[in-house]
Amino acid sequence: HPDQSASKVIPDLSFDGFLSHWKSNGFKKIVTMVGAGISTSAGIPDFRTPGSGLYDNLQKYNLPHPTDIFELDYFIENPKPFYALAKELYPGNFRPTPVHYFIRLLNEKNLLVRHYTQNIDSLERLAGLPEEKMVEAHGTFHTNHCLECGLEFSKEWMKEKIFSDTIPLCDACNGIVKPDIVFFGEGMPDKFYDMPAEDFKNCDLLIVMGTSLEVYPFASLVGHAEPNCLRVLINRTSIDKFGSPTNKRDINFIGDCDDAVWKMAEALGWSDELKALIKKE
Ligand code: CNA
Repeated sequence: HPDQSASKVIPDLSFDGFLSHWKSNGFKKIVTMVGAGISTSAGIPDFRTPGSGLYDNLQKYNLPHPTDIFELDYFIENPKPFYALAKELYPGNFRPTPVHYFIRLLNEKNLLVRHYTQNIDSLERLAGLPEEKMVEAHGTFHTNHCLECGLEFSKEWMKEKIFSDTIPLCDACNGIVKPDIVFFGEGMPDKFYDMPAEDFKNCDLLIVMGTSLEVYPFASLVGHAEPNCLRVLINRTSIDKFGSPTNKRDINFIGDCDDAVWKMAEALGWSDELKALIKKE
């Protein structure tokens, strides 16, 4: 049975059981997978939390459906709502959270195989995680392209347009220029398809944080973990498809992800290093 190998690894599937296992046995190869929930404490709303989530707060844009703000077809017809939102949420206005620095710490301790993020806030870059250590699965604001002729525009060029409330039009062909974040209806970056097979081989721990696992194909990455790889889900809300009662390798921490990383850091004796990293920045 595929689950049995993991049950041999860890007898106690509580979060405390997981912490004491990490402390005494260690992990060698860790993959992290995250979503908007790791950035809410930085002040960036997620999508789906009722009340504070972005989808409940887009009334002022008069969209037929909240998700239209990230639909390519809608954007081509009416790019204004997206650019208004981009101004509000523009990377650079927010600081990384303890979770971002914890992931950097994993990398500095040579434990991080790769960080897979759905976020487009660039907080991983700001926290000092090297680009080659991450897959920004839903793209980034760092580069921009004309949807008509493909000409590339810099981050600075786009920022100037966004902050002066000007719809960015291509200097060459007058087409709409869009940041390279992945909209519904667009493909994922090549890295997303190229990296996982190798990354998940021999990975012994997968940490999933702050994501509802609703968006595919990103959510399907959890299935890449080998049977003997432990999977930890750290999220405010429980997720049906994760950690069935009969499973032998899934650990659930239902709560705040900043709390969870402080607990991990404390159990591993890393609290001072984590504090120092946060303070230094
Ligand atoms: P989501 O569907 O909104 O889910 C977020 C999850 O995080 C929810 O299950 C929440 O319960 C949970 N959560 C919120 N705050 C915390 C917290 N402090 N601690 C623990 N859990 C928390 O967002 P996903 O990322 O799963 O959905 C994928 C979308 C959201 C991607 O396409 C992203 O690009 C997009 N998004 C990104 C950002 C960003 O870059 N910061 C912000 C909003 C949306």
